[in-house]
Amino acid sequence: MELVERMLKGDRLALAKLITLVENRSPEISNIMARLYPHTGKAHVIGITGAPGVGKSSLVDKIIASLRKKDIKIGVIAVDPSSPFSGGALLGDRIRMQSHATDPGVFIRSMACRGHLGGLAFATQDTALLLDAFGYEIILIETVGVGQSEISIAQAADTTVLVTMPSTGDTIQVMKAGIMEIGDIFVVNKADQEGADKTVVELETMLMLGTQTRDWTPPIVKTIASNGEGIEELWDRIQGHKKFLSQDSRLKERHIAQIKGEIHNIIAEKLEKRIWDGLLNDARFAQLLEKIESRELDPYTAVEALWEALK
Ligand SMILES: Nc1nc2c(ncn2[C@@H]2O[C@H](COP(=O)(O)OP(=O)(O)O)[C@@H](O)[C@H]2O)c(=O)[nH]1
Ligand SMILES: [Mg+2]
Repeated sequence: MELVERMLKGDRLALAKLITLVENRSPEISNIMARLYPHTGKAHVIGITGAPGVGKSSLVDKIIASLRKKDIKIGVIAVDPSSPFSGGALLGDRIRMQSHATDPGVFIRSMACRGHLGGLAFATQDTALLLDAFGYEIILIETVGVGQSEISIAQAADTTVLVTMPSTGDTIQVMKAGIMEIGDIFVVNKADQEGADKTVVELETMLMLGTQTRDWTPPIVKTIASNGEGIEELWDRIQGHKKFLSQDSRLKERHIAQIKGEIHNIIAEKLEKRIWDGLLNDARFAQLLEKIESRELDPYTAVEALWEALK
């Protein structure tokens, strides 16, 4: 693929085009990945996740500024499934991050929900691979951490930063959603607001209850994204986690788990497509639908029968 060659030589336009192809689940993906994959596996992928409005984009903006001072090249994927409905979040992110738009050491891509959320997980993971192959050393993935699909996106990261803010009751909500376990580092942003220390204590308590079996104790960092306070400490903590992963075979184990998830997704996609396309092109399927509609048959029994026929 000529696009891949151009991208590997540093052509940002080719990179952007390739991202669009993976976002649209182009049939070219397997060719692209075959050519690309040997050049991946070098970047440190960091997930920044948390409820809307806690300050994720503001944090990402400050992290970019800090890393650019250290001459570290950084790719950013902003995933916002809510954008097609609200329209506002994506625009806000673009404006906030546009100060980096002319810097070749930074690449920012916003992704909204295209079709189903599973597609978003694919697009995010494959885009991270593209950015990795292009030579970005750090890849930040900003996701809204509320649902199961966002959790699966977060799991594509080597280090996951869970962001919360003081006195919203949101801390409790985060725990309920079952995403506490995926946090490697916790951030209490908006530490300029009242109740930050109380939120830190709440988090500490929850972590003590939940992570006895872990060999990594997630640190909690207070930040003020609006003025950059705490960003250096956050970066140190991220580096600390990276170092922790590099011990024993932890990073390898994480990567194997990620690859396993990827294979699962690809198989699920292929199987679904094959079976579904087959059904849609089968006149008997139309008859089956009629039977279900007239209540001669129910959907579950119908699928059981179809399943038997497939074996
Ligand atoms: N007071 C205060 N406001 C902040 C801080 N960080 C972000 N904000 C504001 O909080 C709002 C949401 O921030 P944003 O980064 O878009 O949050 P996101 O939805 O999590 O990406 C914006 O109006 C920010 O200016 C902070 O540390 N302190
Ligand atoms: Mg945001």
